[in-house]
Amino acid sequence: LERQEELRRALAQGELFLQYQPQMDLATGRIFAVEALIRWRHPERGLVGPGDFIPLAEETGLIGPIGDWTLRAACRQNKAWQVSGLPPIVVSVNVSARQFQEKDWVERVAAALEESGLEARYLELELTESLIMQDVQQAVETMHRLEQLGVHLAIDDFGTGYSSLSSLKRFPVGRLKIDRSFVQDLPNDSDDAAIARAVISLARTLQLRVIAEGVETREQVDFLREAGCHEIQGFYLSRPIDARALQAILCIPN
Ligand code: G
Ligand code: G
Ligand code: MN
Ligand code: NA
Repeated sequence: LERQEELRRALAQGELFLQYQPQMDLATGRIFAVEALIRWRHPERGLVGPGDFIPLAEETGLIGPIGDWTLRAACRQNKAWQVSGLPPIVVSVNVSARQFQEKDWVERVAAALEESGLEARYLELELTESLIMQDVQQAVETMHRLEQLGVHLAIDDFGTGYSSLSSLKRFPVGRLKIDRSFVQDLPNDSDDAAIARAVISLARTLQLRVIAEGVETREQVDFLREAGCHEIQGFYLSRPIDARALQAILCIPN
């Protein structure tokens, strides 16, 4: 209960903030998108990551207001980058199941866009397979409404869940994110190499973009490029960083 109160206070007092991690198109070398990642600047415990408070937020329902805050902050920041003259990029926001299942979720997304002035095509929402599989029918319906708004949808942590290939075909998503667990031991682990190649070829067959997460080394980049992966994200490019630091990266022509 005490931790719940602490988290409520964190939101109210501005202790939550976003970092951004760039995503690069392997064909052009361009940074075309960033993933927004929430952090908590805790007065005593220092920097706290989402793994240590998002589950509590989900249990207590605080994910509603926290998720709204994240969505608005990400849209507002992306709009600010555009207004400052940087080349337009997409900001990608993680969505938790409880957030996605709220009845007025699509309206909340629309409100965040309207309030920030960000065009829908510069927002992407990352849904996990497990979120979708909780109620496929409902999820597909919500995804279609989001698609009509004009936002992009991606499936995060792809490969760790169990969405069937037939259901994947029904999802109006534009991108698959290969989970970092399949990337970390590339190129040497032959199972992971086979899985990564399979996901990439599946994505390409379905005419989806595919991005590898958790890319840390040049060898991984070479493998992924050769396997036909479109995009990469990971420490190889940059850790998640503050908006100011990210702005500096976007300024560098490439
Ligand atoms: O930021 P970090 O690399 O520690 O992310 C850990 C996990 O937290 C990831 O699974 C990521 O999807 C999740 N996460 C990060 N930011 C958010 C957020 O704003 N909302 C939700 N629901 N999950 C997030
Ligand atoms: O679950 P999701 O993919 O949304 O969360 C991304 C998480 O992965 C964040 O916690 C982020 O800090 C972390 N991350 C991002 N890039 C790398 C990387 O190259 N290596 C490792 N080990 N973790 C990464
Ligand atoms: Mn993610
Ligand atoms: Na992931």
